[in-house]
Formats: sequence, structure tokens, C-alpha cells
Amino acid sequence: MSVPSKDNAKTPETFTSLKVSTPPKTSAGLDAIKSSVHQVSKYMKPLDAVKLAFKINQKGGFDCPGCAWPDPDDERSSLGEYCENGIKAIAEEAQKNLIDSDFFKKHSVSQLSSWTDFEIGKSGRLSRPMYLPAGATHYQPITWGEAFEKVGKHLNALDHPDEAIFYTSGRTTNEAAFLYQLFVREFGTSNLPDCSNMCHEASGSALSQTLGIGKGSVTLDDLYKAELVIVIGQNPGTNHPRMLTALEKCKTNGGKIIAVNPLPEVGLIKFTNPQNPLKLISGGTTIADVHVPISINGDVAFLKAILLKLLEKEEESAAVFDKEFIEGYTDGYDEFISDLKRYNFEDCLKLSGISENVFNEAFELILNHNKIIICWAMGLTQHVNAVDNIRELVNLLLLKGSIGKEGAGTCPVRGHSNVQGDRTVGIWESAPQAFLDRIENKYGFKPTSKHGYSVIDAIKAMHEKKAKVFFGLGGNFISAVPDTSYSAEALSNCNLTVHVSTKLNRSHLVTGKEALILPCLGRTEKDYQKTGVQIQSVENSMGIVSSTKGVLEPCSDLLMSEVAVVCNLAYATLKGRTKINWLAYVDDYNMVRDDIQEVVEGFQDYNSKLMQPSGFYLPNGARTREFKTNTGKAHFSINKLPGWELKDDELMMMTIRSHDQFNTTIYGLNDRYRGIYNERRIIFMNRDDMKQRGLREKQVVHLKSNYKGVTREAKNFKVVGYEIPKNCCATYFPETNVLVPLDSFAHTAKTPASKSVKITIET
Ligand SMILES: Nc1nc2c(c(=O)[nH]1)N[C@H]1C(S)=C(S)[C@@H](COP(=O)(O)OP(=O)(O)OC[C@H]3O[C@@H](n4cnc5c(=O)[nH]c(N)nc54)[C@H](O)[C@@H]3O)O[C@H]1N2
Ligand SMILES: Nc1nc2c(c(=O)[nH]1)N[C@H]1C(S)=C(S)[C@@H](COP(=O)(O)OP(=O)(O)OC[C@H]3O[C@@H](n4cnc5c(=O)[nH]c(N)nc54)[C@H](O)[C@@H]3O)O[C@H]1N2
Ligand code: SF4
Ligand SMILES: [Mo]
Repeated sequence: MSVPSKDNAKTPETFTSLKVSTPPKTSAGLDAIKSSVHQVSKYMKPLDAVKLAFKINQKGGFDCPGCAWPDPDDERSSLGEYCENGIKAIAEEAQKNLIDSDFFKKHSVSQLSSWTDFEIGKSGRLSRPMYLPAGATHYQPITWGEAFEKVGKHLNALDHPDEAIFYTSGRTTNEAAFLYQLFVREFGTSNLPDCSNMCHEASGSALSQTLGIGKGSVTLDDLYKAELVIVIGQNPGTNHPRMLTALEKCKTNGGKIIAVNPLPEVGLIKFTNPQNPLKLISGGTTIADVHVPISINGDVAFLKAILLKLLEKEEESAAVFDKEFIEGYTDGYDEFISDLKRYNFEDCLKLSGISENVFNEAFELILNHNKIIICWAMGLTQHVNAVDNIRELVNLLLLKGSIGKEGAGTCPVRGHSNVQGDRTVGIWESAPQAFLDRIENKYGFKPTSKHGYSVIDAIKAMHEKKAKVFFGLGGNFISAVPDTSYSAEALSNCNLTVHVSTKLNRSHLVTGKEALILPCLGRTEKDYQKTGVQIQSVENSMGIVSSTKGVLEPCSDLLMSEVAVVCNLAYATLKGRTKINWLAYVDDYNMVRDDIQEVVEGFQDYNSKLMQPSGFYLPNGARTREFKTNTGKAHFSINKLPGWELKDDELMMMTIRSHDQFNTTIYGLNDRYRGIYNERRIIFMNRDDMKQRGLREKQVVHLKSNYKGVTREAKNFKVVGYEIPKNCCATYFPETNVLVPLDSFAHTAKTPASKSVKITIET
């Protein structure tokens, strides 16, 4: 019997046996090497592991499918340019186990949904296309040809192209992403939500408004040369481990580092470079000179306190602000200063949750340095006032003239390995008109100018049955999005859900009336086409485009590349009405890049530049003080303090990543750097908050969020006392996504506010 698919969305509320120990004093080091070896030996063939180790992030090799941290331009370590989590990412992709039709014959969809995400992921790589007919309980095999015909038929049966949604996750390469958005626009919609809607969208919005480019301005070399790096709302030790090597280099050059984070994240405190044998013996480098243990969402208040004190000093000595820069390159200064003066230092400090002593230490460093880089990630972007967070830190950089010069600037650290590139080549539900015009010029059809759905809007549209087909190019939509139950209802309202994936995930189990799983090649695998093994390209967090080429044989003969999937889909759907020779691109990806260079700015001579061993930098106005805003100047902005309050029994919850996961892919059940072993259903709490509620260590509790009269609940979490500011708590994503209200998102950017969820605790 078939089960309502929406019921398959929640993670099982079962425990795996928690062990808690004191968090380690240093990150990486030998334990990181041990952990990588363990992961590789458990899941990969040994010879494959060796092949991969020599090719990961090397010139001419493949780009690490982990995060978007850049590779050094110059020398690359012969010991390999990778980290523990890069190894975990490739071990996950290059697994020995395969999921074939027998697996799906044996396990029904509803049975699979009772597995944890860890168990689902460990079942292996998808190896052939599968189809779930309406009313069926089990997926069954289907040929590629039949699968494309089915999707095409569903798409063409819609009353309007806007009834289809085309999601992208940030691992998709430039080539596949460009063709995908081209197909979607030729089909007739701009419904192109992507994972960046849930990630750095707020950074993009804030930076485009203020500096005229939605990307960061610095290079790795700038980080080495910075006098001061502020790492705010980011946990690089886990999520961008090789960033610690860059921070270490900055420190060796005399730089200082401030970490602004509710948690004393180990990677930010001390780092032992696993690629430096001497450091392994000597015990590592202290990273943060000052740790600012800020309350969740206390960042605007903290920054305002800093700005107020800087203003005070400037008014005393006129030697603090970079007036030449402010006069020559910015506007809005007077309005900004008069707004700032409305705030009171003590109030701001109190709201930020930090002591005056810690504040003073951080302030002295900011006051006394003029080459400042600010790095940030989800701790700033996943709040209702996320855009304000980022605009306020831009204000600080502008006052100090710390932008567009060596060793200074903005550094939003991106998540997925090609999330930045996907946006550059057109995955954008609200792409600029100039880009759409270039598509029209090149291909002879007029793309719709109507803005499409972002992730939040897409969920609402499916819930309201305004959208009926969901197509996902990568990712794990149901586990990544907020408000799991509502979103699951939305997906199960669809007529068809389709996922192009490497691994089985929960989104394959929360289906429309019919569903398809289309298995594709991963980054590590050779992409054989008529003209030989293809290379593809990606853009990292610092705007460098470089090539990536797989080294392993594909794990199954029945996999298709994402490029081939998109082209076949376009061909099957558009048939006689297309103006584009879709199937020709599959034979030779150089042709895709020839097109990209005509449509996307900055890609001239794409094919030849891609042959340069380190790739090439895209143009970046903020890097050279050419601010492409409406006035040609960088804008100061006016930002309010956040307006929320907690009731007596409420806590502010942030949903964060453990050290053993990549987003919704769970590599293991430990979070070594926080001293947590063998459990994910935990809640980190301040010990005074526990005492106040009469809670014991490891006590089982249930979490509730009340938002605008709607109660959401997540059951069975074990309490762990932790060094976290009072009234704040932390849980892991995706287990607590059920608690994140769909309507609580960043103004302007619509990033779900998954780092500020008000909850109560029930026993
Ligand atoms: N191994 C691994 N690597 C990854 C990922 C992964 O899951 N695993 N995910 C990738 C992706 S897509 C992304 S976007 C990045 C995510 O990288 P991060 O943003 O580093 O990831 P999070 O775990 O969400 O951590 C957010 C950090 O912000 C802090 N924080 C939370 N709220 C606040 C706040 O209000 N203010 C301040 N100042 N800090 C706060 C938390 O304590 C935590 O240290 O990593 C990428 N890399
Ligand atoms: N509560 C809460 N929610 C969050 C966040 C949070 O911090 N808190 N973070 C948000 C962020 S920053 C992000 S980026 C999103 C992530 O959202 P997504 O990008 O949708 O999720 P991932 O977990 O990265 O996707 C993993 C799946 O991608 C597929 N995959 C892996 N490699 C490939 C490939 O090469 N090709 C294809 N086609 N598929 C592949 C595999 O099947 C795997 O199961 O989640 C967001 N959700
Ligand atoms: S820092 Fe990121 S890109 Fe670099 S090796 Fe580690 S996971 Fe891969
Ligand atoms: Mo992300």
C-alpha cells in the first residue's frame, strides 16, 4: 500500500547513544589525518583513494567537491591540497557500494524513510535511473529514454511554464548550470531557485547594494597580507578547513585575528597544520587573538558599538577614518553618521551580550589596523536582519578605507564548491535584464523578464498547487529547506518530482504523484563523450574559474553527466520548438564554453584561459575600487538593531553543522571538535539556562517553536551543557529544520532565518 509521501520527510526521532567529552584544544593535526584514513578505508577501494589523493585540487586534476575555498595560486603542497572534510566528501562520492534495482525492489519508499539520513547515505551510489509510478510503493527501473519522455510530457502538459520549478544545488559545474538555465528560460520560466537562496543570498543582496558586486573582494594573497582578519559567524575548522592554513600564514606574517562567534569553535582557537610535520610536533598555531562570545544575532549591536567608539576616537583625533577614501569613493557618509549618533554605546554592548573587557580587546585591534578583512558565513546570513549584518560590516570597512586595497576587503566564504559559479552563469530567479538581453541576442528567443520563485516562494507555490513539477539538479531539497512538514506537503502536491543525484537522499522519498531518480556522474569520475574525456569548470569563493576533470572510472555504465541530462531533457521537452542544437553540446563541452563567453561577462577566451594551470580571475570592481552601484560610489547604509525579544521561557536557537556532515549528507555521528560522539539529536545549552529549567546533562527533551500562533515540534533531543551565551542554544541541521518557520526569513534576500529560531523546551 502506498503511504502519503509527506510523512517520509522527518528524520527518525531515535537515539544512537551519546558520549560527551571535553572538546579538544587544537583542530586538525594527527586526529584529522586519522579520521580521513578511517573514512577512506571504510568506504573506498584503496587504489581509487591513492589516485584521488594525487589529483585533488592539483593543477589539471579535479576540484574538491567539498567547499568553495580556493586553491593557492602559486605553489601547491606535494603532500596534497586537501583537508579531512575534502577527503570525506570524495570518499562519500567514490564509494564501493552501489544501489541497483534489487535494492529498490527489496525496500519500499516508506521503509527507506524510517532510516536515518546517515543510513540512507551509507547505502551507496545510485547506479541507474529509477521511476516511482503513481500509487506504487517501490521505485522500479526505467530507461533513460523513457525517463526523459516522461519529464517532457509532464512539462508540456502544464498550463503555463511557471508551473514548473527547477532547483539547483551548488555542486553543478558552470557548463551544466549554464545549459540548465538556458533550457529553463527557453521553456519559458525563470523559476530557478537554488541553494544559495538559503545560504549567501543575503551577502549577495547586501554587497550588490553597497559595493556594486554580490561577491567578495579579496584574494588569498590579501588574506596572507591582512593586518587584521575578523572571522564572524563562521566555523572554518569544520566547514572550510584549508582556510585555517591561510589564517596561519596571515599570523606568521604578523596579522591578528578576531573570532566573533557564540561558540569557542576549536578551529578558530588553535590549528595544527596536518601538512606541516613540524607543526604536528610543536602543537600548532593559536589562531584567534580575541574570541568575542557574542549572543546569537548580537552582531549588528556589536558592530554598532565598535562604530560608535571609532567615531568617538575620530572626533577626538581625526586620525581614525580614511577620509580620502570616504570622500573619493563613497556616498551616504553624513546620513550614516547622523543615524549612528542616535544609538547609545551601552545599549548596543548589552544587546551584543559581551563584556566590556572583551569588547575593548577587539576594539583596540580594529582601531589600530587599517588593512582589515572580514570573513563570514551562515552565522550572519541566516537571520531576519541578515542583510543588515552584512551592510553594517561594510560600513566598518568603508570607514577604515579597508576595501579595494592589498590585504583588505570583504570575504563571504561560500559553501558549495560551485555555488558562486552557478549564479555567475545564470542560475538566478531574478537575473538582470542585461543578461537576459544577451541570451536573446545569442539564441533568438526572448526569455521572460518576470522574476521566478526563490526557494521560499517555490515551496509556497507547490503548497498552493500553483506549481506541479519539481526538478532538482543535485541537492536534497526537503532536508535543506525550512519547515519540513509544510514543505513535504508542498512537494507531495506535485504531479512529478525529479532528482538528478549521485546519492540516495530523503528528497527521493518525499515524492509527487510520480517520481524519478536520475543518477549522474560525480566530480571525481571521468566524463566520457564522443570527443574524449571532458573537462568542466567551477568558480571558487574568490572568483577564480578553474578546470576540473575526473580521474576515476564511472561507478556504473548507466550514469549520465549533468550536461548530458540537461541537454537530453531540453531535447525531449522542446522538440521542434527549440532554436538550439541541444545534443551537439553533449559531444564537446568546449562548445558550451564558447557560448558562455558570448553571454556572460568576464569569460572572453574561456577555453584557452581554462588551460592556464591556476585558472583565471573574473573581473571584480570592488577589488579595484570601481563600484558598480547606481552612483558609481560605495554606499554607506543605515541599519536598525534587530527588533525581537525573548519571553522568559524562550531560547534563541541556531541550527549548525557538525564536523561529520556536509549539509544534509551525514558522514558520521561525531562532532569531534565539540566533544560529541555518536549522537546528532542533541541541544547545546548554557549551564545556567539548564539549572534555571531544572535540566540534567543528557536529559531527554522536546523542542517547540511558536511563531505567529503556529506551533512546530521536534521530539527527543539530549541536553548537553556547553560554553554558549545565556539564552542561546544550538542544534544540528537538518534534524531541527521542522522548527524553522517558512515565513521567518531575511528581509530583501529571503534567506530562511535558520540561525534565529525561538524555541521552548519541554520535558
Ligand atoms: N565539512 C563541511 N563543510 C561545509 C559544509 C558542511 O556541511 N560540512 N557546508 C558548506 C556550506 S553549503 C556552507 S554554506 C558553509 C557553512 O559554513 P558555516 O557558516 O561555518 O557553517 P555553520 O555550521 O552553519 O556555522 C555557522 C557558525 O556561525 C556561528 N553563529 C551562529 N549564529 C551566529 C550569530 O548570530 N552570530 C555570529 N557571529 N555567529 C553565529 C555558529 O556558532 C557557527 O560557528 O560550509 C560549507 N562547507
Ligand atoms: N536549518 C538549516 N537549514 C539549512 C542550513 C542551515 O545552516 N540550517 N544551510 C542551508 C545551506 S547554506 C545550504 S547550501 C542548503 C544545502 O542544500 P542542498 O544543496 O540542497 O543540499 P546538499 O545536502 O548539499 O545536497 C546533497 C545531495 O546532493 C547530491 N549530490 C552530491 N554531489 C552531486 C553532484 O555532483 N551532482 C548531483 N547532481 N548531485 C549531487 C547527493 O544526492 C546528495 O544527497 O541547506 C540549507 N539549509
Ligand atoms: S577546504 Fe574545502 S575545497 Fe579545500 S580540500 Fe577542504 S573541503 Fe575541499
Ligand atoms: Mo551553503
